[in-house]
Amino acid sequence: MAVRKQPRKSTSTRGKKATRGNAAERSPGKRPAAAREARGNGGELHQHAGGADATVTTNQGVAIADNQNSLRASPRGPTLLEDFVLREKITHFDHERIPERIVHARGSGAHGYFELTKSLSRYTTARLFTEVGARTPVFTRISTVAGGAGSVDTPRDVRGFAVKFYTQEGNFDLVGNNIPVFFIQDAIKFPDFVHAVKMEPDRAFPQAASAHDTFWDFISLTPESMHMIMWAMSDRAIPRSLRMIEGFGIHSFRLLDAKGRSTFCKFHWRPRLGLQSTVWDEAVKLQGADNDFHRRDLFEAITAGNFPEWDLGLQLFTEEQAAGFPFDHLDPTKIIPEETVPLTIVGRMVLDRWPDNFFAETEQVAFCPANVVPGIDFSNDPLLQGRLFSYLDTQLSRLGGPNFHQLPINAPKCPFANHQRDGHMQMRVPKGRVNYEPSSLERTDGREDPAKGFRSFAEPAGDGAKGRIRAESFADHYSQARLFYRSQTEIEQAHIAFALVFELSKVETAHVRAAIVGHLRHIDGDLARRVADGLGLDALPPAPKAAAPVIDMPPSPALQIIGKMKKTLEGRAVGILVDDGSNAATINALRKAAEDAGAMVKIVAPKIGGAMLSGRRKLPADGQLAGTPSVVFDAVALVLSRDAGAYLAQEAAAVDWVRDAFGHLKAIACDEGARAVLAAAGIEPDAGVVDAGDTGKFIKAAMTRQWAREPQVRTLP
Ligand code: HDD
Repeated sequence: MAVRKQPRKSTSTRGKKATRGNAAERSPGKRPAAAREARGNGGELHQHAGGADATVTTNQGVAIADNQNSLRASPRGPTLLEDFVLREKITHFDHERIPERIVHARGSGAHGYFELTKSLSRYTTARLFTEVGARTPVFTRISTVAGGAGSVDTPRDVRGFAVKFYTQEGNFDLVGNNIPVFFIQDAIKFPDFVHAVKMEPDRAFPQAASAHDTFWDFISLTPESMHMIMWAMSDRAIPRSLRMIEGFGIHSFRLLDAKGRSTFCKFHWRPRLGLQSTVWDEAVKLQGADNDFHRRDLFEAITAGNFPEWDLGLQLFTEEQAAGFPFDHLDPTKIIPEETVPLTIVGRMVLDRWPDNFFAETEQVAFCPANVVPGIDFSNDPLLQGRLFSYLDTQLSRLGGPNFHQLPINAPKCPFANHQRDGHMQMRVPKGRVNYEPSSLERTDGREDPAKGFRSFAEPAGDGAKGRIRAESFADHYSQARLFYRSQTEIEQAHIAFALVFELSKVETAHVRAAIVGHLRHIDGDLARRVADGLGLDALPPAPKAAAPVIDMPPSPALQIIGKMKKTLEGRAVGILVDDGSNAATINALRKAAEDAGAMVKIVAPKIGGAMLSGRRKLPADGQLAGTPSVVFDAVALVLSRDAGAYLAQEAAAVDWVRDAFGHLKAIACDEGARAVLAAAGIEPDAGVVDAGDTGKFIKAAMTRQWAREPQVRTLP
């Protein structure tokens, strides 16, 4: 018996002509000219991107007539296997993801350039460092380390700082971090370290956090990490913006002159906007307010034409100088204090273009510390030596084969040629019968060139016995940790103690907590006591035996953030909370003053449609109050009528807005009407709370955090 099918409103086409989706109806059905592949002169495949007028095609270039409906045996019947359009589309989609990076999975990148302002021709032949005024294109990716690609932007974590210079002599990748030292001295420990910091394997949490047992267990048994721990627990690990972090090449590298003579160097990036961090509570709340806070900030700045800039500084030093340092510069857990070897600023990097496509560029970019150009060479830092292997190796599986250097984001922008052939996803079509060198038959794809080719520094090697050896000069694990801690301002020292207490309080294993405090005793007795007290330990745990005597080095103020913080509103964001009846003149004056000082101003209102200001002028809002908490701003203003103030004093989002701004040590401008909201938040106005009419005072206060307020709003160990 035939079953009568129920007519369904949206899906049944019974008795009607089958309908097609809108997009298909709009398509004019032109020939897929713009999407065709054409062969260029060199036998290369040129892929024509579809333009606005292009017809959508399959990957074979066949025009698609209907991109809304799959091919069916009858209007309500099964889908046919024959439907190559459907199969190709779904198959491609099924394979859209590639493995994420094992570390640094979450990152944001941008294009830009490096401009040389001072020649280093005395030290190197590398043209990117000798031709003053020349601009070298760059792609820079800044990342967190531990979290997955979809994790938040503001955890406590190191930030990766990788720059690919597309020089005329090949790609030079400076693959660094925002902290100038590392957790371990030898690459053989890297897999253990990464396993320990990432989510625990049996439970798959915590995501993007070092505050858990396995990380601190590993650290407690790895005293060489203590210097890096000081940095990672400092506010450097909770930056305000990717535009406000430093970058470091970390290892010593060599610069080589035309005669092959070597000078050691360390690379430093210095943000023109100055260093700035969040406070911890703010970083935590940012994770809820905006997962993509740093990515959005970088995107908004670049698309608004506020291009972030960094100066590149080098510490240049000789082998003889290095021999006089009270530490080994080949040990990546050591810095060379700037007071010992000052920075020579040689150029600037400007990031001025957001990528067109995240996957094609930011995801597929492949950095590798082994990518150097003639005139730059490696040192024997054992961490660097291991890194020279790891990156190409991981990229072979991450990007699926040996030809990823042909991807546009990875390809050099200078000519490149060799006899490497074939492999997965080979995009070139080399000609001729010769795919080797030397050859007397025909000349294809280049010859070696001793005059301009890459040469390694002729370093004498092998005068000792082979072995799995850690040099004795690497044994001092605490002196520079002490140097870092003792170089900080009091506020920064308190933040380090606070961070240690926070992190260790998440560690369930008591002996691990105690072991860390034991290490801290070598760094600074007061720090150890503060942390022990914050953890509620009854007594100070014993300090482990130090492998080398701990020495006192002169403090280095260059290691501070707060001490060298630039008082500025440039590149910062100011939020103004308004509602119906707010005073238009006050808002205009505040906005103008903040913008003149270089800030980006956003209007926040209870409704996204905006507010009807005094004078019956409607001001559209950039953010709705509940969705735009004050954590996303550097300073805030509240301009409210008395009625609106009284109303918003009952509104949790408004009260939290101002309470958080106060707690996060921000300058607050408010008018009479807004005082009710401050009162509801229990705020006792201090020097950082100013009258909204006094724009000069507000801008001055907004250029820095109100550090003096901190003891009032939180207990620091
Ligand atoms: Fe690494 C990625 C920085 C030690 C192995 N690393 C990676 C990235 C940065 C760094 C910024 C992300 C690059 C990007 O944006 O694609 N890594 C560092 C620094 C280190 C360091 C500054 C110490 C000074 N790394 C290190 C060691 C090893 C690795 C010792 C292994 C022996 N790193 C890798 C990797 C990654 C990577 C597994 C993951 C994804 C990738 O390379 O392309 O190969």
